[in-house]
Amino acid sequence: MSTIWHILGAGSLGTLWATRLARAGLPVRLILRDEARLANYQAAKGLTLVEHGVEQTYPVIGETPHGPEPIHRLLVACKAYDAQSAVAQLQHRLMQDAELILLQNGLGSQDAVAAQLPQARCIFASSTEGAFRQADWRVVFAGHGYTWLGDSARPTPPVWLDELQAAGIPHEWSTDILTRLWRKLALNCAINPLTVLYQCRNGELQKHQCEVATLCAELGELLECCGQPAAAQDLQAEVERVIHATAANYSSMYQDVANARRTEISYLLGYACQAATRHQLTLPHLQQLQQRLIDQLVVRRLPRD
Ligand code: NAD
Ligand code: KPL
Repeated sequence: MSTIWHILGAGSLGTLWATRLARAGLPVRLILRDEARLANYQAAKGLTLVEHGVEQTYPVIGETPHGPEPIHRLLVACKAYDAQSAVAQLQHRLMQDAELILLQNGLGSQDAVAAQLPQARCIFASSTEGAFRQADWRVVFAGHGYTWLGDSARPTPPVWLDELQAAGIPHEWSTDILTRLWRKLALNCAINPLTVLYQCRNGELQKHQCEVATLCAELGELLECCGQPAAAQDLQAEVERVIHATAANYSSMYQDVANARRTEISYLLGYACQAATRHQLTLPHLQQLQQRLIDQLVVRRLPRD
């Protein structure tokens, strides 16, 4: 009998993973916040995934954090700001040798979870897949991509990568996951806040090339200083490539702000600025960008962190 995949967070990525694993016949349990959410989920009779316009509902079993079974494998699919408290609720069920897969964007939340569970194996992930929630329990698979997984403390890949293969989840085991996460963080810092400030699609940043270049130079300096020279390589060229390739899209931070949702600023630009302070590095444009973004969030009555 294979190990159960416990999925914490029935949002966009949690649903995308849960439905594909279930479709492959693997045992999956969805952990919902409380009895009320569980009742609501059970009334919906499962999770619906819409892919290429075709929808399919999967009757994945749901439970609350107080479920009876011990947890050996946990996919943490909450936002970065919820990850630590959501995992804490499950601490009593996590086995000593539990494995956690942390899907959060940015940096900071992964280390916080790992510090909370020193015995567990925490595998960090960086994903370019895209999904959004159309309604409760209904998710649209919007962008095919890849998920890199890695564990900087233990380079041996886990045995369950075969199950991801069987489930059709494109992935690769990465021996430099921190470099990938830093690189993605830098891309997100150079693009996402500006799309909020200029209220624009990614492509419109082509009109702000100088500002983007200045930010990339500072981000490159930061990456070098944080021991991530590989993540700094040709950063500006890649940022420009991403702006061009995703020209018609609104960044994830733009979408959060437009939908009056809390952003993950503390794990992106906030994390970068904190790292700069720790290294006594003065990055005026990045720091100014953080202040401008916070001012904008305050104006919109959104959390500043
Ligand atoms: P989401 O908001 O759609 O889903 C998060 C879910 O976690 C929500 O359903 C929320 O109710 C649930 N949750 C929070 N606290 C909980 C708790 N204590 N117990 C149970 N459930 C709880 O978020 P998402 O878009 O799936 O993003 C998750 C992470 O993945 C983020 O860090 C995001 O940046 C990253 N990411 C998302 C995408 C994407 O396309 N959606 C792509 C790449 C990376
Ligand atoms: O990851 C992104 C996001 O919107 O969060 C891209 C499209 C790369 C822009 O930073």
